[in-house]
Amino acid sequence: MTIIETPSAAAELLKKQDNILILVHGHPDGDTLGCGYSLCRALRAMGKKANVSCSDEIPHKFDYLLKGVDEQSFEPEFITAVDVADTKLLGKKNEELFKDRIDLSIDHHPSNKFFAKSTIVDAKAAAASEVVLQVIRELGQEVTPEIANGIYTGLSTDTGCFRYSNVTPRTLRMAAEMIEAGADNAAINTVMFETKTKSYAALERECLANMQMLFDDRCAMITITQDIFDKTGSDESECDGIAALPRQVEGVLIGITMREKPDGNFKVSLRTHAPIDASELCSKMGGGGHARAAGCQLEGPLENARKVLMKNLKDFFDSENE
Ligand SMILES: [Mn+2]
Repeated sequence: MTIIETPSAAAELLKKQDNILILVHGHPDGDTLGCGYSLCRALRAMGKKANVSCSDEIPHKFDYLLKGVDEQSFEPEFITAVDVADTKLLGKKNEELFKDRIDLSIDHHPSNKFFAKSTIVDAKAAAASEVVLQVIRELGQEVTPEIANGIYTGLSTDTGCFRYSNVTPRTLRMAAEMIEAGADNAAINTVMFETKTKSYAALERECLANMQMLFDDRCAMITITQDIFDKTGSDESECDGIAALPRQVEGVLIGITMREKPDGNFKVSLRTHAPIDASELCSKMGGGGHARAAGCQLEGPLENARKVLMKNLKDFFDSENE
């Protein structure tokens, strides 16, 4: 296991390779897909063969990122993962196929498990796209409008459209540079932050209706069961926006979203306000993530998952009062 300090060193590693497979995380978001497809386009522009692979279906709203990147036929010789903190997050298919074979991890999660032979992690980057953009530049590749769209998508989606505390001057500079390079920022923001599917609107309604206030209103919690998915016609891929809702309530320090997976276990997403460290809280329950946004998995059924979560939150608030 080697730690790579600079984007140029990561680029040097990629320059020597061909037949490159890029893995994105399961239940893919704008950052992992923006990274994956932008890096793939840059590598192909160098005459290399490259593909992007995802264990799960890619939601239709990301169609523009994939346009023109048809799958090439080759045996992967070098495997890189982008925006993936842990092989568990690759999703079932790619975890089984590749978990012990990953050569390079390009990431921004402080919780990165160093599962790859070489790893570059910039925990100050708001999005892995910030790191991938630097790698693409070090590869000597032009940032085409398509690449700019991918990087811009990663920057905007991981920052809630540049509203979260992870935004730095560099994030905004890079976003400006992507617009200069031809990113269609207004159209991307509309698709990512305004347009709702009918099933998402129904899901949001159910979630707000069942939101509970806990721990003297310092926590707000939304619970999404499989019944709610069935009833609204939505699924896990539509949950990203939901996780932001509980923290929006005035006075709430920890926003919690619990969603039931098809196997009956629960995925928990925490969104916190400063100074509460969501990643530290989640790490106590076997998960991880970022300071203000983190997650973990808890074993079902709901009563069991809730019990574990409540105990950890109680311990946390008790320790705050000491
Ligand atoms: Mn990310």
